[in-house]
Amino acid sequence: MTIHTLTRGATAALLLAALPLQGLAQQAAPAAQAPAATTPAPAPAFTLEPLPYRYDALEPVIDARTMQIHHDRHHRFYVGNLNKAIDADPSLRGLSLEAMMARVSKLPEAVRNHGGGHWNHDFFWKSMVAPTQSKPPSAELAAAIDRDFGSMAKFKETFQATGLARFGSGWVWLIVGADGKLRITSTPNQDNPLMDVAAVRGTPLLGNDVWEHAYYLKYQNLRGDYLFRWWDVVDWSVVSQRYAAAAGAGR
Ligand code: MN3
Repeated sequence: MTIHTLTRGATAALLLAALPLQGLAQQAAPAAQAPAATTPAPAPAFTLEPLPYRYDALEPVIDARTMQIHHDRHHRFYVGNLNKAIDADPSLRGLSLEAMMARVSKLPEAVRNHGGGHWNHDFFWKSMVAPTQSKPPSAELAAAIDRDFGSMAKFKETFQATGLARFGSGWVWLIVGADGKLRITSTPNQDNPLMDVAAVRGTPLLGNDVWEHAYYLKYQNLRGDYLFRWWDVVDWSVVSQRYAAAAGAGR
C-alpha cells in the first residue's frame, strides 16, 4: 500500500462524510435547492465515534499520525461503505452490527467487509489506553489465562505468533467460547469471531489489527515488533469487564 492510495481513499471518505452536511444545508435553504419531490436521505445507520483519547495518547507504542489516519480515514471509510450497503438494502436498517455478524454469510459482501471493519475498529480503539494507565487483568481473567495458556507470558507469546502468522491483512483475537474456555484465533481481512463464516467462533475479549495500515509508518515491515510493543497499551480493565460479562451471560 502506498501513501498515494491512502490519500485517494481518504478523499473518498471525506466526500462521504460531507454528504449528511449537504442534506442539512438543503433543509435549511429549500428555496434554493431541488424540487420538493426529492426525498431527503435518511440519517446514516451508523456513525463514526471520535477516538476515546487523543491521537497521541498511545505514544510511543502507536504514533499519533498512524492513529489519525487509521481512525479518520480507514475507519471512516468502513462506516461510510457500511451505510451505503444499508441504503442499498433497507431490510438491513435497524439491525445491530452483532445481528449482522451472526448471519453475515447471507448478507451482501459489503456488510462482511465494512460492517466487520466498523465493529473491529470500534472494539480495537476501546481495547487500548495510554501506556501509563494500563492496568493488570482482573484476578478472574488472570486465572483463566493461566488455566488455558499456562501463564500470561505464554499467552502473549502465542497471541504474537498468531498475529505474525496471519498472511496479508487480518486480526488476532483472544476469545471466550460458549464452553467458557479462552482461545486465540486469527481472522482474515475484516472478519471477526462473531461472524458465522469464522473458522473459530466466540466472544471477542481482545483483538489486535495486523493490517499494515495499523503499524507501517512506525514499524514498517516489523509486525512482530508492533505485536510485542502493543501490550503496553492494552486496557486490561476493559478486557476483564468483557470477560466478566461473557462469563455472566454464559451462566
Ligand atoms: Mn485497521
